[in-house]
Amino acid sequence: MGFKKDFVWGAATASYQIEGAAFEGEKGLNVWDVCCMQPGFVKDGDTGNVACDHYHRFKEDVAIMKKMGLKAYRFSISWSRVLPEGVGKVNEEGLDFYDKLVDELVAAGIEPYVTLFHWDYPDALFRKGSWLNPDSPKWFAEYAKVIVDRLSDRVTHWMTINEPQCYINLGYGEGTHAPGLKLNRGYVLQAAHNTLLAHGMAVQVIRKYSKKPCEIGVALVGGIAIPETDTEADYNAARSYMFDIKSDNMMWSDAFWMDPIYLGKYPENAIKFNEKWWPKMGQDDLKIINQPLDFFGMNSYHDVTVRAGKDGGVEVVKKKPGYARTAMHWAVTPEILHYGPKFFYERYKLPILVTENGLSNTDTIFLDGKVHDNYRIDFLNKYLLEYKKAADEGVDLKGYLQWSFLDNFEWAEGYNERFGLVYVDYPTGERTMKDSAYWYADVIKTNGENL
Ligand code: GCO
Repeated sequence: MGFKKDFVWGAATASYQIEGAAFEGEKGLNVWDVCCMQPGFVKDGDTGNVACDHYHRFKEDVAIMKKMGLKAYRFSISWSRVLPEGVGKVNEEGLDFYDKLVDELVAAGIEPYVTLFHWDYPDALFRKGSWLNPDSPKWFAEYAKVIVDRLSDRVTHWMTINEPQCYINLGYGEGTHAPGLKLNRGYVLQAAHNTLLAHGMAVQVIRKYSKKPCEIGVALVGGIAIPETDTEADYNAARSYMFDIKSDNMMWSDAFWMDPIYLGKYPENAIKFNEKWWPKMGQDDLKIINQPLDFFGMNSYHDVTVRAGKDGGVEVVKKKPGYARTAMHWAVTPEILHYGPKFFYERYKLPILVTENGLSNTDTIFLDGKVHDNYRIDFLNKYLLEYKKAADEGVDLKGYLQWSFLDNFEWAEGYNERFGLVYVDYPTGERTMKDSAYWYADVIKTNGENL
């Protein structure tokens, strides 16, 4: 059976990671701009100030995408570039940049997949309490309207927010990502709820004001458990690992973030284990959060294998000594693209779109001037073969957006990690298509038949 005819092949990036031009074009500051000024926040003192200079090189980048035959390009919009204060006055210069980028993509026959928010929160709103302010969902909805009014005559695929698990947990709880706070559980839960509400309100805005029929989703971390064997017991263990909340250690659990969005309720145990922290909620909040969506956006890279435990519990299977790892030391676990889609489709019943998947690799320019990244080719090949299995088993797969189109600023890891299909020489900005970019072009051309 394989991938369906209209399967969407693409690649993804995010504004702060590639754009640069951090202090240009009347852009307002965001929390990553500010945290990068703090010595020690990012490895080697790297910043996104210049990044891949995509702001100035977007035409060259779209030309490379065209050469690769990408059908879709997922990118995010810098909220503070468009609304320097987060709300209120629109910065036309900032909006124009996205206008031109969308035009360029459409002219190249590449479908724009727009993420409204990928972590670069406006600093002006952070100073007003950010996701802890009860008005924060309305601020996001106002921003969404500005974007939809301007781009929805050409953009018909939207994602509201990217990985709230990371920007809330790492940014507000653990302090390792911007804005770098270490708040207690009660505040983290409040910020989480407000960001989910912001998602719901943004979906309402897109549906109401879009100039064309459109598809909307959200890109969450898809935490996945691979069953060790094909027995029903191990399958149940995997489901349980993914969706049952058994303690207050639940801030990364799928069900806490996904159930309100897709099922309209918080898991009972999430509330039970956090009773003393549970945030105040409006009566209609869950109804707003639970907007109908068109696809299930899944960002997945690596995960665990589980088996049924003796006492009806779930056991995480220890990885074998010497197991395969990426440059970032993430385990290579291709089976997540088989089981993740299966379990998410079964529970939430939406077509699956892998919104991110890829790896960091120690790429370099070889003596022949090329980037021979065989490891990436093998990695993606293995993952995509597993993804194909999900299609063969009847899971509705919408597409695959590789992370990432370009090497870029990997948050707290700075430029130490290279995730791109295209190599970036940061001092000069020069781009080189890696071997994997040519290989991916063939995958796209054959709709995955060459895997
Ligand atoms: C993420 C991200 C990307 C990362 C990628 C690799 O959502 O974590 O969306 O910004 O760069 O996942 O770590």
